[in-house]
Order: sequence, then C-alpha cells, then structure tokens
Amino acid sequence: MTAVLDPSVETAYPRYLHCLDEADENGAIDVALSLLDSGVPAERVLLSLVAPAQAQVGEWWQRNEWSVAQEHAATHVSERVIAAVATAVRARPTRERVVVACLDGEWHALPARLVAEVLRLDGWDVTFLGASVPSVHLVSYLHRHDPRAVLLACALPMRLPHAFRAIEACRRTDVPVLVGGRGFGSDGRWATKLGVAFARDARAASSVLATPAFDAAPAPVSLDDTEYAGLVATRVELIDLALERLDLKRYSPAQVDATVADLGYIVDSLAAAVYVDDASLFGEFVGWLLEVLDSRGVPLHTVGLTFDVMADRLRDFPRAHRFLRGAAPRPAA
Ligand code: B12
Repeated sequence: MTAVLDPSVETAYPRYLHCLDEADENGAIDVALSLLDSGVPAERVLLSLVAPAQAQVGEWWQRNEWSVAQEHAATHVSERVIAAVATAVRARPTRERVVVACLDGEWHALPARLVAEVLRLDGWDVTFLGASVPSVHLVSYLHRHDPRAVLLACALPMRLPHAFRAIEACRRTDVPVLVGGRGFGSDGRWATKLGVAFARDARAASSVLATPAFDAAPAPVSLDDTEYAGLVATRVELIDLALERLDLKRYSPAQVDATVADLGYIVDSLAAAVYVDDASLFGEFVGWLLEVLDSRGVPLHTVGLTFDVMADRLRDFPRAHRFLRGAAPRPAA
C-alpha cells in the first residue's frame, strides 16, 4: 500500500525512507530539520513524514522484505528524529498536564511518543511514561499527579481485554481516559465497545481533550466475558493440541518457537474477538497472519489444521467456534 503523502513532505519522503534503510541517523535528522527550516510545521514533520515511514517499515517487515534487525534500526532512527524535532522546537506548556502511556505489555512506544510530542506542540504539559506501564504503577502515578487526562495507547487488538482492565483501573482514580492506537480498530470501533473515548490521531486527541463533554462520566458497559474467561483457561491446552496436530519433527528449533508464538497470537486474538463480540477482529488478524506466514514460505494449510483442532475443542464455546469456522483459510480453488 502506498502512503498518501502530504505535499509539503512529498519530495523529502523517499530521502527519509532511504535514510531509514541505511540506518543513517544524521541523514534522517537533516531531512526532518531542513523541512522545519523551510517552514513546514513540526506537527506535519512528525505526522506526515515519520508516521507513514514507520507504517511503511511495518509493511516491509510483514512482507518479509525487511528483517527484524532492519526494523529495529529504522525505528531507532525515527526515535532520534522525533527527539531532534522536539528539541529544535522546544514547545512550552500553556495548557494542563496530561499523561501518555502504553498499556501493560504494549511495546509500541513510538506511536504514543508521536502523540505525546504533537500534544506538547499544541501546548499541553505532557508527561510521557513510555512502553508497557504496569496498571498498578500507572494508577499510583495518576493519584499522585492528578492530571487533566490519561491517554492510553494500544497497538495490538489482541491486547484489548488487558486494555479494558487498565482503563477501568484508571477510571477509579477519576482521571478522564482517552485511548488511541490501531489496537482499537482503525475507526475506534472497539473503543466504542469498551465505552471509552477514542482519538484517531494526535490532532484529534488534542481536540477531544479540549472538549468539555470529555469530562462526562463514561456510560457503563456490560461485557459478557464468561466465554472469554473459559478461553483464557483453555489457552495452554489449545496450543498443545495444535502442536500435536502439526508435524513438528520437520521444524527447526527456531520454527518451533515461532509456531508456539503464532499459536499464542491465534488464541489471544480469538479471545479478544470473543471479548468485544466482533468476528471482524479475528478475521482481520487471520488476514494479517496469512500474509506474514505466506511471505515466509509457511504452507497455509497448517493454519487450517490448527483452526480445525481448536474448533473441535471449542464446540461448547459458541462465539469462538463460529469465529474460527468463519475465518478458516479456504483451500486454493
Ligand atoms: C516499530 C514496531 C515495533 C517495535 C516497537 C518499538 C517502538 N519503540 O515503538 C517492536 C519491535 C517492539 C514491535 C513489536 C511487535 N510488533 Co510491531 N510494529 C512496529 C511498526 C513497524 C511501527 C510502529 C510505529 O511506530 N508506527 C507509526 C505510528 C505513527 O502509527 P500508528 O500506530 O498508526 O499511530 C497513529 C495512530 O494510530 C494514533 N495513535 C497511536 N497510538 C495512540 C495513542 C493515543 C492515546 C492516541 C490518542 C492516538 C494514538 O496516532 C498515531 C499518529 O497519527 C508497526 C507498523 C505500523 N503500521 O505501525 C508494527 C506493528 C504494529 N507490529 C506488529 C506486530 C505483529 C508486532 C509483534 C507482535 C511482532 C512479534 N512477532 O513479536 C510485537 C508485539 C510487541 C508488543 N507486545 O507490543 C504488527 C501488528 C499487526 C496486527 N494486525 O496486530 C504491525 C502493524 C506490523 C505489521 N505490518 O505487521 N513492533
């Protein structure tokens, strides 16, 4: 997918991607700072240059065109660029304090960092807590500092049940909660299911924070999570059953590790879909998984096999059973 680029960064974008490819920190910083020098607003450099470039990095990784090492190097360069832009602009706070944090187990700190910096540019007094903040520590931080709002980031839909528990814990501090990140769905539909305010990007977040209605008490949500709890209790058994079904003798140790991780993602995504009662969550995950596995030469019928085993075990789990059957990869015609 080609990014739709803001005209002010269009010519700089390929140069920026080249710097990421070369892990060229200084070159990437030069590209960003020269845009600032030529009058492009810092917010646009962050959201229209750095953000789409990172999404592009993700696509290269997904298609197995880039290794994890290349992705890590590029992400580090982008971190440096964000810091350089923030230092060049040195925005001073004129508005209230807000806290930006990634949920427990969420390691995608860069998207949240972009949001934090854009809010800072907009005058908010931002405290950025970074990746994977355990809820108990987040809550005690909120009690201590009593900010205007806490912004929680979630990049992976499979983490939504954990996200909801963290949201509930934050709400008990009476600090209003705003969430964001691709984990809540591109249109925020899973945030709606969880009854929490959502902002699509940093610009939207700043407007929501400034809206008086944002302070209103959230509507109570009732999620029937009995089936979800049963699925969580069956997680290890499901992974073991699927491993038994696959012919692991032919797998290298690294392939076995990757398979165990993938099976964990399958069960966690299924559980998250059951939690928010939305088959599309699992369907989107399966589409992504098939593309990742296919580009790495993994025969896709193995996914069908594992879904059969799991669906068999989950006969008494109506939603999980239906979602697995609905998303099972069809054999090529
Ligand atoms: C870098 C990266 C990592 C790094 C993160 C390092 C870091 N410091 O952030 C590391 C290596 C840790 C990582 C790990 C993993 N990653 Co990763 N990662 C990425 C990558 C390439 C870039 C992330 C990024 O910076 N994006 C740029 C930002 C700007 O994009 P954005 O999320 O759309 O953010 C905007 C909005 O969503 C919104 N927003 C975002 N957060 C918030 C928060 C708030 C409060 C608000 C209001 C708004 C908001 O505003 C932002 C600006 O407009 C993405 C690709 C992608 N498309 O994002 C994959 C990606 C997110 N990762 C992915 C995966 C699968 C993983 C792993 C599971 C891989 C693995 N096998 O281990 C792990 C999971 C780790 C975990 N538990 O968190 C997948 C997720 C797929 C899916 N369907 O769920 C992606 C999409 C890659 C891909 N194309 O397949 N990853």
